[in-house]
Amino acid sequence: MNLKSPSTSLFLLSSFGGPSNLRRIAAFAGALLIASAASAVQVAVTIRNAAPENGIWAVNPWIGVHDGTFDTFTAGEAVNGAIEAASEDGNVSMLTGWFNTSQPNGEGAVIPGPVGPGRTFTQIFDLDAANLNHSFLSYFAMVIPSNDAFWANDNPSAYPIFDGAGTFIPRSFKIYGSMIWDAGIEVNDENGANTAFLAQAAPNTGTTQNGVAALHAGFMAAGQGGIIDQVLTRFGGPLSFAGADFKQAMYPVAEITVSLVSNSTSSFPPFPSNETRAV
Ligand SMILES: [Ca+2]
Ligand SMILES: [Ca+2]
Repeated sequence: MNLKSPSTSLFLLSSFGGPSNLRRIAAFAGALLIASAASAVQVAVTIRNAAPENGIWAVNPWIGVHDGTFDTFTAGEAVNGAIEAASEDGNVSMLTGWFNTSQPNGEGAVIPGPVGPGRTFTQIFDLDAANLNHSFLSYFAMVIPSNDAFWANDNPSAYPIFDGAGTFIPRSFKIYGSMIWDAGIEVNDENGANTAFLAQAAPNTGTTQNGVAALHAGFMAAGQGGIIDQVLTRFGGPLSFAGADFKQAMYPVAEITVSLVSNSTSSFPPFPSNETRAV
């Protein structure tokens, strides 16, 4: 039964009969309200850049809560224009627009800006277990610096938010460097002029790859003039990426924690760069 449907509620109320049953109607309406309130929860999604010092950054991480059908990309297939912009330039405006169109009753959020190693951000969502549009969590973030690397879930139904009984499922999981994807849209030349976050002067700059989404082969080794050798002098630098070799075994990239707000707010120590936002 969809408790949020006014037509369903009206039908049930009218089935109780005339004015003599007003007390029963009131009691039933109260029960409906309690049921609705019981299924609503505030959920905190925390993203921590778990990379080591001088490691990889993320930019504009996107989080979406949806009905299980919003599939950002699929390994072995070409990405769409929204994922091209998001993975090549960290531009998530098309991704956000796509999500809003296909999941009008879902919830989406972007943590704006570059997220450096060690930084943590929390996004608060008001969700309802009775709302099928609040069933699954997805995430997407471009790796910077890179040509078109990102981390995201290929399977849109990999992270259910509630179990079959409507009970919230707390979870915390790590993303490792072995799980970073190459969008297949731009050759990984690691040339600063083609690489977002380095010297790339304009979006959509680089050599077209015409490939498909696939696990990333990793950055050029140190000493080959690639990203690991670069030092960024902008954005309050110098910033080194000497620790950006994410193909090292168990290289930590990010940790995503999904928790009830009442259980989470006190578990994250205050930190000047932390941000908590609400949808
Ligand atoms: Ca997919
Ligand atoms: Ca590429």
